[in-house]
Amino acid sequence: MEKKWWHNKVAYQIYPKSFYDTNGDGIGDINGVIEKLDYFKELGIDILWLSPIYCSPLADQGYDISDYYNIDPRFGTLEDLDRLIAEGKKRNIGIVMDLVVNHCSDEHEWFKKACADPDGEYGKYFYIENHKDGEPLPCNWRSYFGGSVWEKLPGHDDKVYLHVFHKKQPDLNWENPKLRKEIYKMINWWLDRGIAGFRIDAIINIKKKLPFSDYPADRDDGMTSMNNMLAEASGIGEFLDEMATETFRKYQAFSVGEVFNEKDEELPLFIGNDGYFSTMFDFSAELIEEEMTPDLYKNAIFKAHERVEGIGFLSNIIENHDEPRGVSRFIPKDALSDATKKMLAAIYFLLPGIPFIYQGQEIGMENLDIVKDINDLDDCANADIYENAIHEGLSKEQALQLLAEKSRDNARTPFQWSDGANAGFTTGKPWLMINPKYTDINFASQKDNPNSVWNFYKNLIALRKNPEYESTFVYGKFIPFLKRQHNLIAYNRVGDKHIMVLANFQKDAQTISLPSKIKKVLLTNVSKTPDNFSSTSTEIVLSPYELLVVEMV
Ligand code: TEU
Ligand code: CA
Repeated sequence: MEKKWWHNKVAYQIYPKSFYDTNGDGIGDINGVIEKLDYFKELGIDILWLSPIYCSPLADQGYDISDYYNIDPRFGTLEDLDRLIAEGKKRNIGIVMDLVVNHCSDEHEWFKKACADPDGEYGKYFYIENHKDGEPLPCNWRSYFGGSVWEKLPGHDDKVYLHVFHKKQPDLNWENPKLRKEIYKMINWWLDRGIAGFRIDAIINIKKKLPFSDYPADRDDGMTSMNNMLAEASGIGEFLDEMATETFRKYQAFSVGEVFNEKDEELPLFIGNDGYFSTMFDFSAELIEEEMTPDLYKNAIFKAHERVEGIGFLSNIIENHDEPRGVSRFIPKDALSDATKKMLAAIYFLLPGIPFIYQGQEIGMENLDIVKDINDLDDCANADIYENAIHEGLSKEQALQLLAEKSRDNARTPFQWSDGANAGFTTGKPWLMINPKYTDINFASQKDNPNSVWNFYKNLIALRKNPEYESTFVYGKFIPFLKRQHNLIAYNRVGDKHIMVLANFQKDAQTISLPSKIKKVLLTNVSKTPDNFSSTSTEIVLSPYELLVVEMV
């Protein structure tokens, strides 16, 4: 594999609205990120991905952009961003922006012009179809946030436009070369400003199977999920290759794709040498629908990494702004503790690929326990989750409980800096509720405690970057160990060194035989140095929920 500058980096996702507010309006801002740059430096972060901060009506929290060339005043100004880029550079921290180009906002001037003249130049930037009341819609696709993907074009009773997400997010027509050129120009404008690259939003949706047609309904409302269409749409590679050539490749920029459902044979094109993207997220564990178990989790992440071995790098996560908190999802409720949070951290972090930390993960932030009222939450996807639950026969209380487990707001509640007012996030009124657990889970209480989750993350990053082990963590082979052993998540990383990650994901001890003797314990989640193995034996006993990262003889 050809070496690239991002291969050994550690990345962090900021959800700016909830990170740190410096002017008391209850909304996190760019200045808040600048103020915390030394926080990232201390933790060991190299790349900061900021969820969208462009001008936006915030119907989908900035994933609905009304001006790609400016910053929303609620987050700051372009000058603030330039300062962030410059201050980041001083600390060797690269800034990655979110690239949202499957759709824009209905308040973007392109869409306004399209409404004014659907047959004109800007009408061709979108998917606009003729439709008369009472007639069937162009197709039965269901939007990701619920309801049809078709909405009446403002000012035109006989026309509809396509939105696969919110109706305030009209899809951009990538078949139109003029639109594609506009997008590449915008991307390069940002790269010229000095950002390190982009996280590329919902990109798999840019290629539609045309002409629009129905797919078998997978719901009783007659609609079909977007996946049914996407499985049939081929040819996205031409767009992605063109975009990479016109933009990222020219700059050696970092690009991480939000990609789902790619086919095996496409992997080298997506993330191989000079692929469309530098890397793409591994969502295999997030996509598990059954009740979570350690074995299911293990099988998903192992399979994902075996699949790309020798081809390219995945980006590893346990959560993001679209998912519940990873510790609440992947750790059984009765086992949730600092020890298991650390264990989960080490398991995903030392896999091949680029580790991403989502804000608050490094202090062990958890989901909300209860949602009393849907109005306490904010996300535009909540109504759909709630209504589907009621539709399937759940009670109101159960539907709210489901939101406490599934809502994207779990990840979006403000960062818990301290146990002070508003968790130290703002001096004003926070835009979204603070998770009541902030009195127990907050940065201030963890900073100076060597056994805290935060310090574990810091040590974990330091271990990955330790010059003695770095090449093994970055380029070493990934070899699962005792894959079929129940509740054991264990693997080898084999490069210059032989490292093993061993996690006993259960409440009973388990004994395992190692392929060789342990030379050195590099990291553990038990506060004492483990004495339950001897250097003369290859057999070790892992205590309940024990994690060991070891160098082998
Ligand atoms: O998400 C795209 C996506 O495919 C989903 O995970 C989506 O969030 C989910 O199905 C909706 O419940 C990206 C962004 O990460 C997300 O925040 C945006 O809402 C979405 O694109 C639209 O821009
Ligand atoms: Ca603010």
